[in-house]
Amino acid sequence: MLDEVRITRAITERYFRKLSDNLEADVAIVGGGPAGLVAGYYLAKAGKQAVMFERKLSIGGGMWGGGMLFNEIVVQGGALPVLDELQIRYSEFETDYYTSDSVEAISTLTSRAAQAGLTIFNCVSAEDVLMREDRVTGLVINWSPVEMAGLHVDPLCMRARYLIDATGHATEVVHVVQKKVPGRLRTPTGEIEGEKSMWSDRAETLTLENTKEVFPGLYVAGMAANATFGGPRMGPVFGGMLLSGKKVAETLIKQMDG
Ligand code: 48F
Repeated sequence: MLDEVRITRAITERYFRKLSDNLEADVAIVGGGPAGLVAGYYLAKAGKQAVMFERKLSIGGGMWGGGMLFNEIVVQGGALPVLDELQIRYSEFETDYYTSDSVEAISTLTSRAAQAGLTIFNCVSAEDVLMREDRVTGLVINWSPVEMAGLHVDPLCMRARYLIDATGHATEVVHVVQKKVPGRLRTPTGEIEGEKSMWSDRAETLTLENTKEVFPGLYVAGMAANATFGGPRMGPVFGGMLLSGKKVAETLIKQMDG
């Protein structure tokens, strides 16, 4: 016999255990788009405690809609090993141009990341960072509906050895750090350089180059990397996003393992 209060107890007890178990982590990832999910997959697979906070109810960021709602994505040949690893199907369009169904791509990526051990909290937004002297040490988080309703409700916090800003074009975590400690980012000007207009080929290369530490303890990946370091946008070609997520994970695994 199903009892409504038992159902409620099951959900609340399991949720709060999950939250409590993840209040201290190796890596906190802000943003559940392709770059953040790939980073989370590789970190979790390597046995690191990785936790992701995504503002929206659904994970996946800008991948669901392909290009202009045509739900196909393009991936260049160099990123196929990531699709193979994640068991996302693709087919060749022309030499070096491959396509995947965007719904299969993002749902499979989400599933593989979660099953590898990435813990995902959806509908939670990062609104600030914890900072000790000159290093970020965690996140200040709140329910997205609180943020959306403009309610004056104090947030809660979690601690992490490293943060990844994978918030896409908005580059929200880096914006917070820039506001709190102006001029201290590891960019040419010390500030966010700002995303440039579309140039797919250059953007894909620069996304990888720009995937790095921008402030002690804070790394940027995906579109946030180009927005921070002044690279162009690339449109619905996703190889750079996948490779950027992989690169940031590998960089952090190396840092943690010495
Ligand atoms: O935008 P998004 O998909 O970032 P990405 O992984 O990939 C970019 C591509 O989708 C596309 C592109 C490449 O071809 O140009 O735009 O770099 O995913 C970013 C996610 O971060 C969430 C947001 O809801 C989205 O799902 N997000 C943004 N700010 C916050 C956040 C925040 N403060 N807290 C939690 N989540």
